[in-house]
Amino acid sequence: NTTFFFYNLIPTASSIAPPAPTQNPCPSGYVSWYKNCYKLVEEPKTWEAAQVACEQEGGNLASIDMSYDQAFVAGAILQGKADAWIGLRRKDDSSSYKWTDGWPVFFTHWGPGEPSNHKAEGCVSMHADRIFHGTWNDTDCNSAKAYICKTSSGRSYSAFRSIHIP
Ligand SMILES: [Ca+2]
Repeated sequence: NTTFFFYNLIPTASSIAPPAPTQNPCPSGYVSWYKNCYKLVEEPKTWEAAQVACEQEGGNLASIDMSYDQAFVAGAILQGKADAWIGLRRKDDSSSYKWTDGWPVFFTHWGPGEPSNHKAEGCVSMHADRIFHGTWNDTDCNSAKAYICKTSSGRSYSAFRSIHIP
């Protein structure tokens, strides 16, 4: 009886090794996306305070290195329904920008007319308003906004941290 034969080959429950635990590469509260981990924090902070909070969790405010990242981060922020800080800041006395994780600025997604580069607007947030489709705006670093942290296993840049040393 073939059916019976195969039935007897099925191991009993006690002989089955438990499945290997699924490896979640992200810290608690973070979502995995393309080898990085992201977390939207809806409690508003200034840009600096948001960056410090992300560093305390081993990361930085999110850098956005390519369109895949942009789509993912924009989706998270649109769901949060509030503008959120990302890790881009204008260099002092300059119109060029840098990511807090030290990644080169290859990709940008500025909104129409942005960056306006007003003197008081050096920090970059992403629009939650659907009209703006997650585009970027340079704005006042001292305004309190939601923010998105990013940690990545493969990169550990710390170029920006020196500014926080008292
Ligand atoms: Ca602006």
